[in-house]
Amino acid sequence: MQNLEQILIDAQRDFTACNNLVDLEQAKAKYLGKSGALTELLKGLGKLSNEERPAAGAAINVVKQGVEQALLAKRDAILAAEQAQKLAAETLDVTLPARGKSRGGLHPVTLTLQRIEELFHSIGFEVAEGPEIETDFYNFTALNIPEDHPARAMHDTFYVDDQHVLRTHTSPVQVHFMQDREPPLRIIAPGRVYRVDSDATHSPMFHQVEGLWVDDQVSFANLKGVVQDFLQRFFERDDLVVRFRPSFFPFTEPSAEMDMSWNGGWLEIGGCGMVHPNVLGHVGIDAEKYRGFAFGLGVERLAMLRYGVNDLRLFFDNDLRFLKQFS
Ligand code: 2NL
Repeated sequence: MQNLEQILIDAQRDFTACNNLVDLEQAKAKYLGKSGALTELLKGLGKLSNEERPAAGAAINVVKQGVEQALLAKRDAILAAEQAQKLAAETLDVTLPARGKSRGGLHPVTLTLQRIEELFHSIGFEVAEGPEIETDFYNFTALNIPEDHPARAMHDTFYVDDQHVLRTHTSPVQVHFMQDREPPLRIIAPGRVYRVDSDATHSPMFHQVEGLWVDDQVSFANLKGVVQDFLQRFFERDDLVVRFRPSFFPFTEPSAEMDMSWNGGWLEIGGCGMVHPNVLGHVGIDAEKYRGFAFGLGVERLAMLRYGVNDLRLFFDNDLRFLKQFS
């Protein structure tokens, strides 16, 4: 009996000293293997008398169970420790940024629109926006474009249905604004516009920015000052000047094309004029009391000149080799 208790104590101590399954198997063999201490004792039972054998066998089995229990407990502990170690080694921080991801950037037309908005905002213009699908009234009638005007013909305008068009300019935004608010009004209306036109220098969708100032004393001289100041700041050229050539738009009278000085010559940059009294009438502004000037500029044109882009279509191809140069 003395011997049995010592075997259990030795086994527990040996198992405790193990810290991997290989060592544990070796320690197990010492007690439960073919010639292990307990196996030898069980073999020896045959030499005992019939009277002694049951008690001795029972005592050995109790210790054997104790050894097996200690073995299992240690095996579980080793497996749990190995699992914990494996999990710790495989820890993954899912909040880390992915490798090889480059930063995106804004489209050059967006950058140009932001710059335009910033510059006009700095001289007191609000930025107005509106829907890209408009009724015939807002896109044409309110702007003094008669029923039979060529601008209404199918070859210029995308028709959604009898009553609705894709806006061909951002003027309808300004029509809404004049209906909704009282003068003095000072706004720009930047955004997408659509025309049935597609070649090297025309895209069926492009961007325009229109400006409008309605007040009781506003003049063509103010128009020239606003546009020239804007272009000087946009292109960072203090010596840039604007000239006007007489022209015609149904919604302005008088009307003019605007050119700006560029590399010793002139470049056409947009159109403008004093808001036609019929337009003011359509939106309920008293044309005897108020007047206004308006102008329209092409955003892609401004972007091409500012960034030295020589082909309009580059803005719409979405070729990353082009776009990455702006990020
Ligand atoms: C161009 C010409 C222009 C306007 C746009 C306008 C708007 C209202 C009333 C009167 Cl609500 N006029 N806009 C006026 C003259 C010219 O644009 O060449 N754009 C790129």
